[in-house]
Amino acid sequence: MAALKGLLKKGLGEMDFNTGGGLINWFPGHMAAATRAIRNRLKLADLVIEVRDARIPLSSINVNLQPHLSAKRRVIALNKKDLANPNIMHKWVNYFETGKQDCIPINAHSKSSVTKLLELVELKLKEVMSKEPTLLVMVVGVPNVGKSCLINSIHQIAHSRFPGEDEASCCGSTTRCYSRYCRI
Ligand SMILES: Nc1nc2c(ncn2[C@@H]2O[C@H](COP(=O)(O)OP(=O)(O)OP(=O)(O)O)[C@@H](O)[C@H]2O)c(=O)[nH]1
Ligand SMILES: [Mg+2]
Repeated sequence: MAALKGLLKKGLGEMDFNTGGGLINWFPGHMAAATRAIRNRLKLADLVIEVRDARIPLSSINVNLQPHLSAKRRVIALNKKDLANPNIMHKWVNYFETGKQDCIPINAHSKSSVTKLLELVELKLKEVMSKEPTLLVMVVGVPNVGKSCLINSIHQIAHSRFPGEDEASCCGSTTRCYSRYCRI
């Protein structure tokens, strides 16, 4: 029994089994580590694009990160708008705008949609941009909301704007090490 418990514990990281029937720690170690890493990187970001699922914009959030995200210059990208009910999504947009939170419905696969998001980001950074030419924008979101698709589209847009430029090597890490620096 002790060997089985040890094996289970090893396999499931920091998830804790309490044979006494009490609380179970469901928050796996890699998620805690990722949340910590994001919190640290957020300090360096001038703006954060928080990607949420347009169909479930309140439940597709990382609750632990919210206080840190809301303290930053933030744009909420309601992704997968093509799968959402437009009438309900419109109500969500009103909801966020009433709370003075910038938000924009997007389809991460569509370049024109991502271009609109970038225009909003540039608008929000206009004042800072006049003082500081190099700014850092970070993309965050819970798993499967479309961060990688968005980052790929941003890269394609950046590449078409500045065709000759090489990208810096892989340096960021959210759920996986997908993000790279690129000039937009
Ligand atoms: N219909 C639709 N599908 C999308 C959109 N954006 C992303 N997807 C799909 O959603 C799935 C997840 O997208 P990813 O970009 O891998 O999501 P992610 O946030 O990077 O996921 P993790 O790396 O696991 O955290 C993929 O199947 C995408 O093709 C969108 O705007 N519309
Ligand atoms: Mg990804």
